[in-house]
Amino acid sequence: KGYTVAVVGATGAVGREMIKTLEQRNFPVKKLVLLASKRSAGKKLPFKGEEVEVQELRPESFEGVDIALFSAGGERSKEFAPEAVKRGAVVIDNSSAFRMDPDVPLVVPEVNPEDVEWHKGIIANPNCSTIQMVVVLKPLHDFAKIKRVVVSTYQAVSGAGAAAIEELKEQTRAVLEGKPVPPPKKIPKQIAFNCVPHIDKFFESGYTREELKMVNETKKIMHDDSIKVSPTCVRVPVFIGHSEAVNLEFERPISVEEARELLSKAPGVKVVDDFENLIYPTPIDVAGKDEVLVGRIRKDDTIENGLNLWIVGDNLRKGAALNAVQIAELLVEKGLV
Ligand code: A2P
Ligand code: 11C
Repeated sequence: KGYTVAVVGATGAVGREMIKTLEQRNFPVKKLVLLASKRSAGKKLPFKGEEVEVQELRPESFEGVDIALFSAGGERSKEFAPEAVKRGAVVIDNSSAFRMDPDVPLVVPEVNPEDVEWHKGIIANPNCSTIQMVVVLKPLHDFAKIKRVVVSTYQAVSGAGAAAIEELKEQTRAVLEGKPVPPPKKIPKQIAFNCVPHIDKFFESGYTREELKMVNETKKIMHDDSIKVSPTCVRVPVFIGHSEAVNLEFERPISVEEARELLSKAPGVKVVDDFENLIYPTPIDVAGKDEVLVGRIRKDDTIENGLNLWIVGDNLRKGAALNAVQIAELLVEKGLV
């Protein structure tokens, strides 16, 4: 009993976390199919005490697959997700390939679980910085209606994949050893001992694609085109855990106490907020955790109904693998697979 589950991009930073999450949450896996590039074919990865061999991704890989979790980049998703659907699989896609497609639901289970019901084969998993922000925004929005969000992110290198993690290690080692720093590859400028306000490509407007993802995905997930989002996305020398400084402007009044109360009841969120005892979340606290942590909740007196907060989430887990597995769990729960 159970499902045949494929992980596409199994050897990547998110793919490995997907395998771990399926195991930890005891998802009903009958058979696990691990797919990656030709380079990784034959490699073995652990799952529930066994070694599963990685296979080269091909259209035929999806024969007999019930659920396919994709995290191998947008190009692979565009090419292979339709192949998987053709063979009867439901695809949960972590890339940006289909997120804004009106025929594809974009789902965060704590926010818009009902959207899985109208899927036509593909369900998109939002960008990591969007996911951790909307789980916190949703209960506040329902209470006092958010008009505008100003957000600055502090994003970990693992968001850019396994090679970017190595890049931070190598550059840091070189700096500490007084050697020449290897040239940037995955991150556009030196990331060791630096901050880089450039994630994904630039558009003519001067905004980056990562920033526009936060603008557009937030509206789609929250079902509200009126929410204005003004983002600045920055890469910082952290391995795991994206942080976000968020300024919120509401239509109606909301106090710090009300916000804290709402967030302490919100699914997937944990309030870590006690400045008098120097308690607030940091990326190191969140790495490996499922919950999105929120702290530094305070009034913004420069606007009429304003709050400031600090949101920290594990970008590989809630930001990617966990959210995807939660979508799979929803499909099972609702009998949609
Ligand atoms: P591989 O390890 O064989 O290159 P990350 O986001 O950490 O960089 O991981 C990307 C994932 O996508 C890896 O599992 C990688 O496999 C996979 N991938 C990259 N290019 C291809 C491709 N052309 N076909 C299949 N999988 C790919
Ligand atoms: C980053 N947020 O931290 C990106 C990674 O659209 O799924 C995820 C990119 C995406 O670099």
